[in-house]
Amino acid sequence: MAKLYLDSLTCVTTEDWTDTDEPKIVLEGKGTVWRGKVLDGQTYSVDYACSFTGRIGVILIEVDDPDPDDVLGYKRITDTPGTRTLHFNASGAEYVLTYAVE
Ligand SMILES: [Ca+2]
Ligand SMILES: [Ca+2]
Repeated sequence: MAKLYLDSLTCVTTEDWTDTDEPKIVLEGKGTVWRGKVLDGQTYSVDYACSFTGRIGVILIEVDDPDPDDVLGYKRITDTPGTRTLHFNASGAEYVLTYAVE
């Protein structure tokens, strides 16, 4: 059993043209674990911890209403210990998720 800690989400470039993005982080088997309103160049504390076995999928979604949400990427985190980053690039948006596995 490994422990996952999602530390922070940096929005390098928003997906929406106007003002803020509304990203949410979905973990496979856990559902939505974080959501926020973010601006270009800002870093936001996520501060979420859970246990997992083997690997766990992470999906970053940019919520649009009433339009369909934008899926910015699906990544897998393995149980190899360490502090790392995941880069999400899609639809002109760029996000960096910092996490630790122990
Ligand atoms: Ca959008
Ligand atoms: Ca949006």
